[in-house]
Amino acid sequence: MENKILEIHSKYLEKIKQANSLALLDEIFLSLFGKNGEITLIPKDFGKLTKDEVVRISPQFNQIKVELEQLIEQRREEVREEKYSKLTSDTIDITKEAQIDLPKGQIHPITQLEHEVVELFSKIGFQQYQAPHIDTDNYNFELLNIPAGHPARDLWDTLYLEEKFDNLDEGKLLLRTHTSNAQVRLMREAGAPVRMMIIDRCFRYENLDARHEHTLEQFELVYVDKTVNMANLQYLSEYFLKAIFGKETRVRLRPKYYPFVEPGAGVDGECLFCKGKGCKICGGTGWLELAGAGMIHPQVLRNGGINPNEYTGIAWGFGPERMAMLKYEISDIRVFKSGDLKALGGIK
Ligand code: FA5
Repeated sequence: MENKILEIHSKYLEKIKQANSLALLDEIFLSLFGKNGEITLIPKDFGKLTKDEVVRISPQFNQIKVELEQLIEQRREEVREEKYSKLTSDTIDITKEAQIDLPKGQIHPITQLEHEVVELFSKIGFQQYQAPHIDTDNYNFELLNIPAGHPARDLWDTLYLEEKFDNLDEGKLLLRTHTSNAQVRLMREAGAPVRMMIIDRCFRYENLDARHEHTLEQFELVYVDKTVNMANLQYLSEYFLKAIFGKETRVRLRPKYYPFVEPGAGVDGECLFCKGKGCKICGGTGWLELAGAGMIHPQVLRNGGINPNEYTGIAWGFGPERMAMLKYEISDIRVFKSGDLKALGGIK
């Protein structure tokens, strides 16, 4: 028995000294002090010893037991220290390329398109502008000629916020349904003449399908100057869509009602999935609506502090996701926010 205890002692002294990880020290602890650990089992044989032997061996046993336990704890501390000082002294070159051959990521197709769009319009003097995602009824509707109760409000299924703020006299808070909430703000801020673009998120309580998302991107253009007219709107729509989809792309303007423009237009691109024949994606029409647009209503100019007798304006609200569907031949809009790398990674 005495020899056995001494053997365990010397065997584990060495093992503890050599252990260089906390996991290894846990293993050693279990093999000594676990349910069937070598130290745990020793006292079970005390019954086989004479009284004198017990009196002699048990203090020695207890001393070794405590010593091994303390040594393990001490070694744990040392390992922790070593790790910590390695971490603080190591320098990591974060610019170094990974040695393993990982698949490379790419910019999300909507972001790619947004970069392209911003570059195109920066070239012709449009500046970027931002408006809040959570906005007041006033900027999203009232100042755009859509008072409460106006039937046009049904065009936008709106998500209102329950929070009420006593000091807010501009109407209820909502998640903006379109980037047109920026129109009056930017006119008030920048005055006329002005060329601004907003590319950002909007939110609608939408019935989801292949063409409709609840959280959608919009690209708004606002152009106010002395002689701006529908011909500019037609020209710039083509400049834009042909640059994105290619010179052969057919673009059409068709009359469409929005209370904040007069006249108003829907800007359609020919459906590239069916080449204009009509399919499920374009709802059988052969065209995909890419934007709402028109000449800014005189009252909206007035709301923005601009004199409609002096200035006229045009505005568009494009749907970048609808455009990306055409450009990258993606047949369901929901793919963009799905995180489906197989679909998103396969895009040229
Ligand atoms: C508007 O939101 C107007 N603010 C556009 C506008 C701006 C008109 C300036 C006049 C002047 P509309 O709801 O039609 O209009 O949306 C504009 C574009 O956003 C659509 O043509 C479409 O391309 C895109 N869009 C609309 N709803 C969704 C949706 N649920 N999911 C994805 N794209 C959408």
